[in-house]
Order: sequence, then structure tokens, then C-alpha cells
Amino acid sequence: MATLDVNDTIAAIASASGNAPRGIVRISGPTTFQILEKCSTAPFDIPSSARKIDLQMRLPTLGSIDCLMFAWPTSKSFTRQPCAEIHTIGSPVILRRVLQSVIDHGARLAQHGEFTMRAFLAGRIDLTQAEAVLGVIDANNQTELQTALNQLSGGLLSPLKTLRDQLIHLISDIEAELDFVEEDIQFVSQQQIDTQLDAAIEQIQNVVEKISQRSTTDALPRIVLLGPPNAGKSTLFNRICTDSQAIVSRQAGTTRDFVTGKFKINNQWFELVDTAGINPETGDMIDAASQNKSIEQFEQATIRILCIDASTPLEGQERELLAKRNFDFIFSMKSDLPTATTIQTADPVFSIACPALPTADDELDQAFQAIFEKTQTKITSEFVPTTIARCTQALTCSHESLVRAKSVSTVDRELLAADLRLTLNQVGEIVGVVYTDDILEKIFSRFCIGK
Ligand SMILES: Nc1nc2c(ncn2[C@@H]2O[C@H](COP(=O)(O)OP(=O)(O)O)[C@@H](O)[C@H]2O)c(=O)[nH]1
Ligand SMILES: [Mg+2]
Repeated sequence: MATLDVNDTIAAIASASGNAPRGIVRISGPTTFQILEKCSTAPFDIPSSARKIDLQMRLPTLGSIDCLMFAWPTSKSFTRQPCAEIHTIGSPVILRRVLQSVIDHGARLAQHGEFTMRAFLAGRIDLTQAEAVLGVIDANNQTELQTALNQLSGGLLSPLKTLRDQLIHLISDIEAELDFVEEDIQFVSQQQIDTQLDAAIEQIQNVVEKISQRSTTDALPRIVLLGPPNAGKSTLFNRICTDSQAIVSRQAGTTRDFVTGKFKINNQWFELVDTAGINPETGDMIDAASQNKSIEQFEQATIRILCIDASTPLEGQERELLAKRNFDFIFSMKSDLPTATTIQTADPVFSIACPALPTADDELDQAFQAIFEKTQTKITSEFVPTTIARCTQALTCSHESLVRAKSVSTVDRELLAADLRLTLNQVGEIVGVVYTDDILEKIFSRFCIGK
């Protein structure tokens, strides 16, 4: 793990591995420019503010090479210490030599996330922003990137930072009062305490809600196939999830329970659910139970797909389902057979054939991509997953201790102060003012070297 000592100068290759037109070596620490001067073929004036400087570096066994140095000599840098980036040709051999040269002249190889950790220790960014940096690096798609960028810009947790300041004031008032308990001086009225506690509880609750929106979707996104019996749902299910098989039959109503299986789109796992056909006409007990299960699955679905057999004319019930418009996608099934119906709907429709036809496969792939994208928009959150994992417990605890504080506030000021201190500590943990080596280890060890 990155060390908490910030007094030495660290360096690492900061660009992605492999050949590229440009590569970057990053350096941060008090002796950054003294070291770079020793690596340079000619002395240079250390600038007094951020500058771009042409530099020729002497490289072990390779002679010298032209580089561009971006210099941040003051505490305005990302790490709040002298900092520089050497930009040069992105050849791995050259970058390793630049790094070697910097290390030979007194820098130490940076550990995972050490630059970001220095920014954090210098108060440049808080922990949620450090996690957001990780979120930006790890983002798999536009939505995840946007979430990470929003979190990085820091607006999301600022209410909690304000709350923390308010709590500090409230605690100091209450504790001052406890010191003067003999004199009977009042620093803060009961009404002020109540108002502040109510506001605090509400703010914490808001963040808890935002965070739990995401945790309920931590399970795999569920894609549910629904539709009348005999539409071809189970056949499609079996084609997609080759591990778990559903019973296929010419006889309508064969699938009575629901069957689940897993499959991947773009390397991400999804759960596929095959349901019993929707058929409100039949009334026997087993059927009613399987109908209820289908409805339950419909309600818990991330993505709902209505499957309609296009080789037979549309029935009244199918028209009704289409008209309800509460599906994400419509699958027009058995497209290998002559079409008996054209589905008229504003929802996206894909033609699917299960005895694999090349054209139908293309369409299935397109459907998968559409499902993938739709899922991303449905499972977005305002926070990156690492922050959620780290903060959930502290949020729940701070909510509990605030509610407890409220319940004792009229009876016992000592207990009130104790509960408020506990809350303060937990809120501090969420915004990253209070942290342990463990927390830092968990977060920063996930970064790559050079970040
Ligand atoms: N020609 C053709 N027949 C299909 C296709 N998909 C399913 N079937 C047939 O339609 C019948 C009902 O299929 P099944 O998957 O059990 O439908 P479910 O009731 O919706 O689950 C079976 O006889 C399947 O072989 C398809 O794409 N093309
Ligand atoms: Mg079936």
C-alpha cells in the first residue's frame, strides 16, 4: 500500500502500457525539480508557476532524448507539492529508461494510487473523490463515467460536509453548557436542538435513499420473458442460457413456474427469466399460481420483454398487452415462419427466430445491445460502487445514532452529546475526514501505479 509519508519524491509511468505516440512519467515530491535537473543535459530555471518546458533528458545507455516537461512547482498542483510530468515518445523502453533515470537521481517508485493518495492527504480531494477517480478509470460505459465524473466534481456529498460543520457547532454548544451546568447557563435552546436534529436526520435519510437505490440493483439485472403460451419463450430461453433448460412443448401452458439462467452481454452477466404464459382465461389452481409467479417476475424485472408469436394472427389478449405499453422490448417470435401479423407499437420490436437463421442471429445481437444499454440507464446511481460499499454501514449507523440523540435530547444532555459525537465520527468517515489505514489500504490499493 502507498505509504503515508509524503516527504520523499515519487515517480511512475502514468500512461497506459504499450506503444503510443506519447507516454508520460509523473513525479511528485519536494525534490522533483532538483532530480529532474540532474537528469537533464542542461540546467534549467525552476519556474515559479505552472509551465511547459522543453527538456533534453539523459537516459541510461540510450543517450539523450527530447522531452516536454509540464511543471507544477507550487502547492497549486494536484498533490499540493512540486510535481511534474515528462511527456515523450510512448515507447515502453524509453519510458522505463526515463523512470530509471529519475529513480537513479533520488526518486522512489510510486506505489498503487500514491499520487491520488497524496492529493487526498493534502486535502486536495476527499475520499469520495478519490473513489471517483477510480470510478473514472474503471468506467465501462458512458453512464458509469458520468456517475464517476459527477462524484468527482464533489457536489453530491457537500450537504454532508455542511451537516458535519453544523454538528460540530451543536456539539460544542451542548458540551459548553455541560461545563457550566452549575451556573445554569443556556447556550442552545431545546427548540434549536430539535430543529437541527430533524434537519440532520432528513439529510442523512436522503443520502441513504440515494445509496440504497443502487444496492437493491446490486444483484444481476433481470431480463424477463413474458407473453402468451406457445410464443416460443422457453425455446429462446434455452438458446440463450445453454446451462439451464426450460421445457419446450407444442402444448400451451407447459412452463408453469419460472426458470432462471445466466448469460453475458459485453462481458457483463445478466439473469434471464422464462415465465409461464400470461393467460387470464384459465382458472385452475396450478395455473392461477403460475400466473401470479409471472406477474411477480414482471414486477421485479429490470427489463421486460413481451414475446408474441408472429406466425399466428394477433389475439385480443396480445393486442391488450401491446396497448398497455409497459414492456421495454417486443420480440416478434418465430420469424422463420411466414408472418401472419405485423406488430404495430411504438416500443422497439425485434424479429427473433429460434432455429438459428443467420439473419435472425443478427437481430438477436441487436436486441442484446439494446437490452444492455437500457439496463445501464436503469441501474445508474449517483455514487460509484466503491463509495457505496464503504459508506452504507456508516450511513445506517449515523442515522441510528441521530434518531437516538433525538430521543434522549430532552432527558439527558450527556447522552445527547455522546450520540452526536458518534454521528460526527460516522459522517466524518463518509466524507473521508475520519479514516483508518484499513480504509485507505482498501481504496488506494485498487488504483494502478502512476495514478
Ligand atoms: N418455427 C419455429 N418454431 C418455434 C420457434 N420458437 C419456438 N417454436 C415452437 O413453438 C412451440 C412453443 O414453444 P415454447 O418455447 O414452448 O413456447 P412458450 O410457451 O412461449 O415457452 C414449440 O413447438 C417450439 O418448438 C421459432 O423460432 N420458430
Ligand atoms: Mg414455456
